[in-house]
Amino acid sequence: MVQADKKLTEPETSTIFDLNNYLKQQKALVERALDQSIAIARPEKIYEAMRYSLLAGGKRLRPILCLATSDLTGGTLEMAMPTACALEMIHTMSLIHDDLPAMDNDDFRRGKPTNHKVYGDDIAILAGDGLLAYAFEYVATQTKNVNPENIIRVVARLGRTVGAAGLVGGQVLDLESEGKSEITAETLSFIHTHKTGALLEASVVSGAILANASEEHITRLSNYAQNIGLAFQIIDDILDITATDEQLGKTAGKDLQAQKATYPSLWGLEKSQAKAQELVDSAIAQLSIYGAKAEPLRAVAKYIVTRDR
Ligand code: GRG
Repeated sequence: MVQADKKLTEPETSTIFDLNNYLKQQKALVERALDQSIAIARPEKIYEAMRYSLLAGGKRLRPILCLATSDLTGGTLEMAMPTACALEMIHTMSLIHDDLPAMDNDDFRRGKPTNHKVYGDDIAILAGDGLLAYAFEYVATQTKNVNPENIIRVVARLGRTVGAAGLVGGQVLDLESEGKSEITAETLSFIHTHKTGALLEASVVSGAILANASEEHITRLSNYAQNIGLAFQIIDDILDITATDEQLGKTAGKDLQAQKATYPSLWGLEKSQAKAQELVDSAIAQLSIYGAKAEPLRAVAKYIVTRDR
């Protein structure tokens, strides 16, 4: 192990970590950076539409994960914040497109009318496209104090994550699977590792790449991310059944209505919850070598399985 890796390895200590306060603080930091990331220019309408969804709230989990991993592996806020913002731009554009009538056809997102309900389908498509393109521009032009080779690695990783090998591929299989009762656990897992897991994994991995972490750490952190990614989706499926529209900020019960295969439909609610807990335990086990420094990543994993929205 190289010297830099030794510094990351600390004995595990039990510290009291205030998860709520941590998430609140990090979310506020990310919100400020997002607000400053896009200024209104001409034509105003498209910038307003992009900002409408980008600044509509949400848990900001992807940027928080990127910042936490960068910090864990020796990076700074300056190194990771542009990528953290880009991850949220990509996530937001995927929500805008997912909500369109041609896809999931949702009227509410993050407690507000969806982008196309406010600006029309044409502008909503373009707002998504604008955010996606800007995410890449933002990483390439705003990242400071990072070796250019690592910036290119992050850009390449993001490209793979959003394309047919990631979100787009997962979404296509999801659309094809609607209304089919014979969906297997393997197909469901493909959909979710691509649609949801890939961006969560890229959030964690990009933080580590920016901090120039070793492959050994990147692999360990990827494993953490894959486990929380699947747990996140299982809880998402459970909340679609058990939570209210107000809690979710969108219409609950859409999976049943669209006859979508979900983890609760395959395993039942209780087994799904137990499986999510198992995955979070496995994710946390990956962090044992980091000691107290990994408390934020442990806390996010616990939050994923206990969240109610
Ligand atoms: C990426 C080019 C490109 C196209 C998009 C529409 C599409 C292709 C993919 C769908 C991706 C999608 C909407 C996945 C669902 C992921 C998910 C569980 C979203 C909810 O995430 P939260 O709970 O939401 O973190 P907040 O609002 O808190 O950020």
